[in-house]
Amino acid sequence: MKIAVVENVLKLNDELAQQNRQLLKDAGVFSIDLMGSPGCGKTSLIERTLQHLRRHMKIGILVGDLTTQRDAQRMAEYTDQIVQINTGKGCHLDANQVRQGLDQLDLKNIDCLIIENVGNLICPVGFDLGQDVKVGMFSIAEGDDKAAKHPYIVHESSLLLLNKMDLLPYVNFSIPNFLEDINQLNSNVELIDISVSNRYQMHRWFEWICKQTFGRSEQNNESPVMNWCG
Ligand SMILES: Nc1nc2c(ncn2[C@@H]2O[C@H](COP(=O)(O)OP(=O)(O)OP(=O)(O)O)[C@@H](O)[C@H]2O)c(=O)[nH]1
Ligand SMILES: [Mg+2]
Ligand SMILES: [Zn+2]
Repeated sequence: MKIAVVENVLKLNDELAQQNRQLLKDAGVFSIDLMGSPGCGKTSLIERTLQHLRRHMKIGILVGDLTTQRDAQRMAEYTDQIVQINTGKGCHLDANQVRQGLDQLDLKNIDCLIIENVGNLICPVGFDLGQDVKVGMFSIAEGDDKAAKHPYIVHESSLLLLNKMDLLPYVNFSIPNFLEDINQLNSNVELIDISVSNRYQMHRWFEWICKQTFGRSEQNNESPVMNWCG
């Protein structure tokens, strides 16, 4: 008896992701898939980013959540290029949902698209959405073992953020242990420790976004982009 084997359950997703990637490339949009556990500060980071960069850069937002529109309502204060994707019982965004979201946006009027994935450190990593880069977000409140326990997000991310640095004095979190785990898993990944609440090191995140979106060199002090990002 011949047994059917599904060799690549993600094949359809990957094909749709490629279409999304082409669509975004054709429109000149740089795109970020922002992944992190529930409550690590994804929406807060995007709110602050919109506040700081919206006068200089056209930012579009797709935000995934199970049932509510709360995150989209928070961010809609700063942009009308925003779509809430409700995943129901789904614990991650997929390329088809993102495609439907992209259809609602005016891509020609977007420089940078930020996709806030469903709060989850596990399966968002496995689903290509057609993004240019994946960014993984951790926070001090979650404990210093989360990178080691969720290695795939560390492997797949181009940038890692460690948020809520303002809580460090109050929480038993070892920065050296966290860094050692990251270094063992992906010694090339860039890490920025931040606090969205008190704005600690937020300029480094703004610089990173600007550099990725417009391809400017950090050394280029003449660049108007870097001047207002810094
Ligand atoms: N102390 C502290 N709290 C923060 C910081 N950033 C965000 N928060 C708080 O953390 C809580 C969760 O923040 P959100 O931005 O909603 O987190 P999220 O990752 O979007 O959460 P989900 O969408 O539910 O996965 C809120 O109460 C924020 O005010 C920070 O830098 N420091
Ligand atoms: Mg959120
Ligand atoms: Zn999932």
